[in-house]
Amino acid sequence: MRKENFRNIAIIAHVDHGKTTLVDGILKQSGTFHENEQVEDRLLDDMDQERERGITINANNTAVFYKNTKINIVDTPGHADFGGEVERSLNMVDGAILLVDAAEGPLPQTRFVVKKLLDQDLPVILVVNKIDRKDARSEKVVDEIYDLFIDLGADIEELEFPVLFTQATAGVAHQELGDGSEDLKPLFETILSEIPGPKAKDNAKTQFLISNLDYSSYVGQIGIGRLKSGKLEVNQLYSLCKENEIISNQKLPTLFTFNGLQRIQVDEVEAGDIVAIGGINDLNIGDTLASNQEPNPLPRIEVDDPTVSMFFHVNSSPYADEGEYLTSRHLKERLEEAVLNNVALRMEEVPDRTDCFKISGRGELQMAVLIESMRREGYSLMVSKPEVITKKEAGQVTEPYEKLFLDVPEEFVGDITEELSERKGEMTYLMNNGEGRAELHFIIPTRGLIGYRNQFLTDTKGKGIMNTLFEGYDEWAGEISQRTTGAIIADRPGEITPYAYQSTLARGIMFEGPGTQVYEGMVIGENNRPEDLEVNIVRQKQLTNFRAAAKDSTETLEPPRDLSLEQSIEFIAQDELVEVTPENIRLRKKLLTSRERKIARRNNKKYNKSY
Ligand SMILES: Nc1nc2c(ncn2[C@@H]2O[C@H](COP(=O)(O)OP(=O)(O)OP(=O)(O)O)[C@@H](O)[C@H]2O)c(=O)[nH]1
Ligand SMILES: [Mg+2]
Repeated sequence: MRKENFRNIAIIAHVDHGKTTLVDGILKQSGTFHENEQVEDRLLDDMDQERERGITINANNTAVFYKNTKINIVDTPGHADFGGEVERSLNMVDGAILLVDAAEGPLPQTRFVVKKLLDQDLPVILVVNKIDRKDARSEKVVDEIYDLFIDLGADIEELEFPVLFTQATAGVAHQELGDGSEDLKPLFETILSEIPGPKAKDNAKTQFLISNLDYSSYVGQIGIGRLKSGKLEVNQLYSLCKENEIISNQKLPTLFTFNGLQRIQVDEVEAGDIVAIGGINDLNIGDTLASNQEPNPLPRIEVDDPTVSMFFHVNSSPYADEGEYLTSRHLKERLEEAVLNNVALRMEEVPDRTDCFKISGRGELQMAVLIESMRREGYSLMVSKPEVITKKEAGQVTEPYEKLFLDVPEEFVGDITEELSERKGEMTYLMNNGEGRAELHFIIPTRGLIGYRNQFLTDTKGKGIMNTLFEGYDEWAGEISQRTTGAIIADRPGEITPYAYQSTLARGIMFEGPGTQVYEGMVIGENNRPEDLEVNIVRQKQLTNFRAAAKDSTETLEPPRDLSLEQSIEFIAQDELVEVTPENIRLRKKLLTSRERKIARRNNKKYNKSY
């Protein structure tokens, strides 16, 4: 039976196509705010890092009422690294809004989300957004979406989706371009008429699949999902069906439904609604909260496997205590929590080591967001260079490959092609659009892309656009040369002097400037040459005469290049680490003393280990 009083939909798209902005419009036009209430843009992006980076990181639930129907909406992130959020969000909905930028058209992540949509057999509404853009080409984009569906094996019926045209920033949706509509009513109406209500049985035994997790300091861990059948009531007993066991007699202390931006506490919820439960411990995504008498779990959620891993270490650097949480136990507990909250992340212990853990995920940005969150929470830690996860298939080592989509000014095509072929990329498409830009596609080992994003921005002077899509596992591509430059390393502790700084500038690019406290083994710059360079960066000028000393003014010196966390992660070599504390991001050698490094080089042991 379909429950007509509910609609559950997810909004999916490539990054930045306007999902969260559309949700702003939906909230504003459904009476969520008082008249004249000042509200911010992209309301659901409420995490610090979401606002700073301008992207959605976590899927978010919200709900509005339209004509006595409750519409639950899940806003999902569009960045490829957070694809796991899309996969699990689609588990709690009965349809989706597929958003596409009217000028950019379908991009790699559009392909990813359409594939997931077709896998789940969900009905869809196509929304062509940003029709106000000067370079909008809305009708053509609709055709491109049909092509994409056909390319992904959609049958004729699956192509019969409704199409709307929107300007999310103005809260307007048109059925036909330029039909004079001034609000989002056409969207609300289309949701009611085209997306079916949830299939849910009120009188059956309770089954609630946990599709997402959240945390509140007030109730603790919160599990979010769609109530598939039966009822949930506070203070009643349920069974928690985990992967390998069923824990009965779990009392449910707190229950919420969504309304606008709020989670509202209720005593009871009916099947079909998207709800949140609180106060039951050790929830995992994929667990089912089921009837206590007849616990019957729903199929667990499956998401794509991780492709990249990094080692997270206890910070053993001299300034580790800049953080509040330093120990192996702190690190382990925090990483366990991260993995619990995100099915796309995995954690493994390292044999015989208690001071480092292996974390696997979808990409460098996903890792960087986790590290940055930890840093802000007061953790002090170190991370290693990201590595791809290889597999063994029929005795053959395979590694992950990505499809790489580039849009660059044509004068850079030569350099880019050369760089990518060194990274074992194979060009599959090249099209000059006649307006000075070229579109290029490559198939490339994920390994070849590690550290490439920065290089690409430099190579294209910031004018290139780069997107990637996971392609699958294939044969190991052979050796890919890593960073071709060495590091400039401090050979003793102390404070960088202007004099030593200035005389080292000619040797490469400095990352740390005068006045910075360094330790032995700290990486303070990039050498122009392939080998590492150890320098005494704390030396003072011999004061032979006063006039020369007076000229040592810091102000006239070229400033160091400040590396962001992502840039640092991309930069380091296998024998280096990024040290992250709430106050600083530093680079260092794994082995801090020159002597240790020499011995390791000689034995070629440990030096080349991943951790
Ligand atoms: N011109 C124009 N800009 C829009 C429109 N809708 C959204 N934008 C802008 O597009 C940018 C991205 O919008 P978001 O809503 O954050 O996009 P998103 O799809 O949620 O992005 P992710 O969650 O990171 O994938 C913002 O700068 C918006 O102001 C529109 O209709 N017209
Ligand atoms: Mg968003």
